[in-house]
Amino acid sequence: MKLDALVFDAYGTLFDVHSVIARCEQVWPGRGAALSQTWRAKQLEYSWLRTLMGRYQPFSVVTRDALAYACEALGLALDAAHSDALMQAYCRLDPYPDVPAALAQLRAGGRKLAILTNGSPDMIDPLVRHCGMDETFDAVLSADALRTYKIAAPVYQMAVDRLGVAAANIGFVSSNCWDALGAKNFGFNVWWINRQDAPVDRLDARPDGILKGLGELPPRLAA
Ligand code: LAC
Repeated sequence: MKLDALVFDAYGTLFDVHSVIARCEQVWPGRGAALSQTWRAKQLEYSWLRTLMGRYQPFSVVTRDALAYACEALGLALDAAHSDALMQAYCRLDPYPDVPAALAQLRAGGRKLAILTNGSPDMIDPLVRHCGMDETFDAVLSADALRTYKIAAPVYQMAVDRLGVAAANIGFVSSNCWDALGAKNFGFNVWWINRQDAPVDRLDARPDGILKGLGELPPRLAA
């Protein structure tokens, strides 16, 4: 397998969406983990449902709507200031601890590196800056350019077009199994990061490899 580029999902793969728990806890002590879980679940659900409805809204809008839903579902009063503060926190997520060193090693391997995310530029660009990764990637690609969401095939095609690398020579990495299988269905070589020991989704495809964390990828590629 000749891989000329590595393409990464963002949320949940490089950046820990649940790093907002600490900020949620400051506002609603004891409720941060539950809020973060429902917030993330609804964020994804709304992105897919809006795609099916043909009613696109950027991921920042979807994320804010999901926060409002999650707070109401959990009986937490959300005002505009808290909504703004938590949306800000989403632009300052932590990378998973093994991610910066793994990306540095992968970059040294000479392949092109890119992010391909459903996140809109108003969310992903400040987050990449916050994590000091401005120089890490050859491209930060957002599905927003097409006004649709993964796992629609045209979103994966963006990486092929932008990097000038055929799908068969791209390695795609995601911790979201649905995204990993969408990418596999499209034609990428796929690693699924399975941090939670979850089963593989039943979507007519299997990842080519399963990792516990991004730190496992550089030695696998070197082997
Ligand atoms: C991403 C989210 C959906 O595309 O994980 O980055």
